[in-house]
Amino acid sequence: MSILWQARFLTTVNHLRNLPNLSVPELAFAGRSNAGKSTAINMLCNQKKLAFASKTPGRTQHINYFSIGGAHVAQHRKDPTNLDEIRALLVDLPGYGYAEVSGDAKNHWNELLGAYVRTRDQLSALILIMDVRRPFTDLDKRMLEWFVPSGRPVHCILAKSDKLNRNDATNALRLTKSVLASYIDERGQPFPYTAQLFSALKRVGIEEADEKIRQLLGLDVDIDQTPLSA
Ligand SMILES: Nc1nc2c(ncn2[C@@H]2O[C@H](COP(=O)(O)OP(=O)(O)OP(=O)(O)O)[C@@H](O)[C@H]2O)c(=O)[nH]1
Ligand SMILES: [Mg+2]
Repeated sequence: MSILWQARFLTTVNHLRNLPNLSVPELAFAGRSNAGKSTAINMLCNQKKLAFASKTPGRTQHINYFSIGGAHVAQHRKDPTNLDEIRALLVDLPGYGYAEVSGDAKNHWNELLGAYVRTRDQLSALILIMDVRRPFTDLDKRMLEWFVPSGRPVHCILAKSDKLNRNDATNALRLTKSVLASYIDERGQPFPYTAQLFSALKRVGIEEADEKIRQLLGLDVDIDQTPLSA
C-alpha cells in the first residue's frame, strides 16, 4: 500500500492568488489535454474518481489539489481537513493545447499555467505527462522550458503505452530521454530529468511512478513505519 493511496481532494483553484497557503512540497501533473493526467493520478492514488478523467478533452478546467497525509487520523475526526498533518500535495493541472477552448479562456489558462510553474516556490518537481505516440510537442517543450530555470526535477510519464507495440514504445522512451538529456545547466551538467512508460489500461509502470513520486516528495518512508519519536 502506498502513502499516495491516502490522497484526498483538498481544493480547486482558478486564480494564482487562491493557491493553498501551505508550505509542504507539491508535485504537479502537467501535459496536453487528454494526455491522461487525471487518469494517472487516479491510478497512482488507487481511487477511481479522485481526479475527474474523461473522454472529452479539456475536462480538467481548474487547478485541483489533493492532499497526502493525515487521512488515516482524519477518518476518526469530525473535521476531515487537518491541515497540520498534510505532508505533501498533488496537483492536477488543466491540460493545454485543447483546440476548442475560446481565445480568452486559452490565454487565461496559458498565463495561469505559465505563472504557476515559473513562480510556485513549493513546486518541488514536475510530472510531465505525454501521450507515448506524441512525445514533446511544441507545447510540451514550452511547458518544460518554463520550468527549466528552477533547476528542479522533471519526470516524464509516457502515458497510453498500450497504444504502441513494445518496440515503438521503447523507441518513444529513448527519444524522450534524448530530448531531456539535451537540456544542460550553465556548468554543462544535465538536469535531474527522468522518463518512463506508463499505461493505466494495462497497469504498466505504476510502481515505478509511485516510487519516483514518493522520492520527489520526500515521502519514501512509509508513514506506518515512521517512528513516533525520532
Ligand atoms: N488506452 C489508454 N487510454 C487512456 C490511458 N490513460 C488515459 N486514457 C484515456 O484518455 C482519455 C483522457 O484521459 P484524462 O485522464 O481525462 O486526460 P487529462 O490529461 O486529464 O485531460 P484534461 O483534463 O483534458 O487535461 C480518457 O478517455 C482515458 O480513459 C491509458 O493508459 N491507456
Ligand atoms: Mg484531467
